[in-house]
Amino acid sequence: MNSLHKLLVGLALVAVLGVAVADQVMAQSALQKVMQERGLTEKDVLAAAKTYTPTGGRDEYIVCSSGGQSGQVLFYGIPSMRILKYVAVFTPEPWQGYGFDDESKAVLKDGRIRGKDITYGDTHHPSFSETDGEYDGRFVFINDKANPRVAVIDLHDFETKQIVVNPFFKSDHGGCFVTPNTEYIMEASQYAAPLSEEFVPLEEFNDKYRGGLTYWKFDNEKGRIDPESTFTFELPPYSQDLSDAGKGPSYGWGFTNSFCSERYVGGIERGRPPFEAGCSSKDTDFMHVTNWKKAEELVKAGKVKKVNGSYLITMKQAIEEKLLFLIPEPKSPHGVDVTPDGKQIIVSGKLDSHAWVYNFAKIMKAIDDKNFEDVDAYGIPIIALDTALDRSVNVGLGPLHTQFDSEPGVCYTSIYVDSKVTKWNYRTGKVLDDIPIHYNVGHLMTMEGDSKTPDGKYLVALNKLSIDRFNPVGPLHPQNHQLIDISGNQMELLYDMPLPLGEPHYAAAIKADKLKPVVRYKSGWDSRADKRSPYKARAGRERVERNGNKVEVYGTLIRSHITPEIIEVFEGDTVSIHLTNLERAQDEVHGFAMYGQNVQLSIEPGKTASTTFVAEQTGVYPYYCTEFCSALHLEMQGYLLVQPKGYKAKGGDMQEGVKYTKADYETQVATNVATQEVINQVVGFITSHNYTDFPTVVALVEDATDQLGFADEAKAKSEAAAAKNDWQNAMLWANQWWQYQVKTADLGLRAKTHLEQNGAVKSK
Ligand code: CUK
Ligand code: CUA
Repeated sequence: MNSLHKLLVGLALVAVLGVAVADQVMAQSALQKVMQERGLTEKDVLAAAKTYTPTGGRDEYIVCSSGGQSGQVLFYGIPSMRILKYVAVFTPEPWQGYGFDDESKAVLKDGRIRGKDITYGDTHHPSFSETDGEYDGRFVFINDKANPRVAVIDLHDFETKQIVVNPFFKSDHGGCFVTPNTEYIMEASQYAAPLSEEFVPLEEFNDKYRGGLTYWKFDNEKGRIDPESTFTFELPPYSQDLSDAGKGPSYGWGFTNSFCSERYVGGIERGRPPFEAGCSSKDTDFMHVTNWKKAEELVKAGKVKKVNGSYLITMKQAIEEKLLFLIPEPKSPHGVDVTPDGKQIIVSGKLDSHAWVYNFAKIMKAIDDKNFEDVDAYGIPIIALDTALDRSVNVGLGPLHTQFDSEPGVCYTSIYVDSKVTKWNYRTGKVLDDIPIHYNVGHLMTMEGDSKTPDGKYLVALNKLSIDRFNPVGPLHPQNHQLIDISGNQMELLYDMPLPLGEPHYAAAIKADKLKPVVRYKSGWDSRADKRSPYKARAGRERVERNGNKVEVYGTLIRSHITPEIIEVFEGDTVSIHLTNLERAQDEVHGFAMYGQNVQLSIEPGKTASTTFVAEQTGVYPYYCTEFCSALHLEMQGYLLVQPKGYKAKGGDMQEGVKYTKADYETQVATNVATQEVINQVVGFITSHNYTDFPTVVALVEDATDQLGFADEAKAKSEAAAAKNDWQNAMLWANQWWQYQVKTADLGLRAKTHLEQNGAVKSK
């Protein structure tokens, strides 16, 4: 072993294991043994040290990635690459109750297309909300390419709150991209189609088919898209592709590239060459430059007409008002990215080997000077390429998307055909480095890379194929996200992460400390509508209301029971079960699943969720909690009895398996008294320490106090029954009293351990 090797291993040791110098020799040999056994190089160990996150450790960045045709988005941490959550957006997701509870069904219902439920999406480009060009951690937006829709996810609870359907398009792609203060969310169409729902023959493609670019107005106060103030640019039937919003000097403008400006319609059935031949025959396509700021003024001044209930700026109006311009761009471009300073715009041609750097000031000068080389077939002015261009740089074959470094001028472009990432400088045109990717990178992403001050540090390559990177799991492979360290001069590959979901097209990474999600809802909260639920129930106020054949159940959930435990209805009744989770403790979620009714709710602390169904068939339908919430979780159960119409109870007692005596009761009480002793000791320990300095302990104590309150209620009931010599109920309530004590003791011991392990000191 040479000395460099030894040094590296030594460094890796300290980094990986954090061992004291005295233990180093032993640990070193242990590490070497592991390295040898697993065939790891010191480079591997360094990569591990840069990504490994010990238990309880947190990540510096949180990524929101599209989930492609899963219709979801997902969140994972960097540098650990640990997946934290899939968030249901366009697709029902039972573990979140999404598409199962009435509240989220209402969100999905707004995403219907022409009256039809669409139960999936093809998500492409997530975009974090911004304030002054910086990610602000409030919202994330995602588009659905297949059914042109945009969704709003609120990062205060990571739930989808709103889905809007584009009023004109039949597909989209150039979304979501936000303007610097989230004034608007850009969504451009992809495949040209009539802007109405009418049938129009393909022979009328040039005249009646159209593309478009929608600027969805975001109401930052309400946290919702405002379709009423949203406007759309009618665009030629080119295939608009991606978009990006201007910032700094280019604030107020948007940029959208396109392919197939040939306006070619394939049709091998009609003896025509296919789309792919006709759509890539010209040497250039067009970048669309739109002035949204001025368009907004026209809308506000009442100068834009509504079509189908939504503002539509026709090409004619856009030309007259000087809102829309075209600039040639390289053949079959994919990706348009505005530089962090907003001065330049980078476009790559996927059938070319160059990235093209446009200069915004030059574009403005050409517009001011009316320096146009031509107009297109629809009369839109075209700015000559060499008038607007700063340079084109040979970055490799099949460049796609570009992301930015913290170092001014430095950027990274994904190179699809060559399967690599090229690092280059868009100000000087110099290529700086490249790294092979395994295989076929699509988008790439740097930390806060779309903001006006990217952080650099890491880059993720979102690869299209994973081929031999992981253990095989059949012909359908996972996706592969590769983490690359870009903090040095040369890019270093750190980690391959298999993503078991649809194809993620794009992702965005935000500094983790900008996210401040809640741990519980305000009590009785309808999380989708973000307001107090009219169906909220409080402890002791649970009830069942019947109105004709409609039955409304107002129930609650708390460790370890569902109230009500028996629900009786008649066949043909419409049953609505509204459940409020009474827990205040972090992570004490209860689920609610029922036999044969397609019911599965997820009810987080404070939330009220509802399910409505018609009890069509008589029978016995057990229900239970689906989250292992406590030692008596399995007992968190109940029955829906769907009785024949006109059924009358026959009377008679419920048959209990065991009869209890006075002696049973007294034994249980003795146990409870002993348990209370333990609780008192734990309480004594906690209160004699500075526990209020530990938020985790404060939360545990709060929860324990709640549980102890329930114990007192059960104790009173048990004593009341005992006073009447009703030993059956006295014993059962004494047992319930004990159940609450056990939960209290469990919480108290967790609090005590936390204090002991975190250096609490005696306060007296
Ligand atoms: S797209 Cu898939 S690699 Cu939809 Cu942004 Cu480029
Ligand atoms: Cu609640 Cu299990």
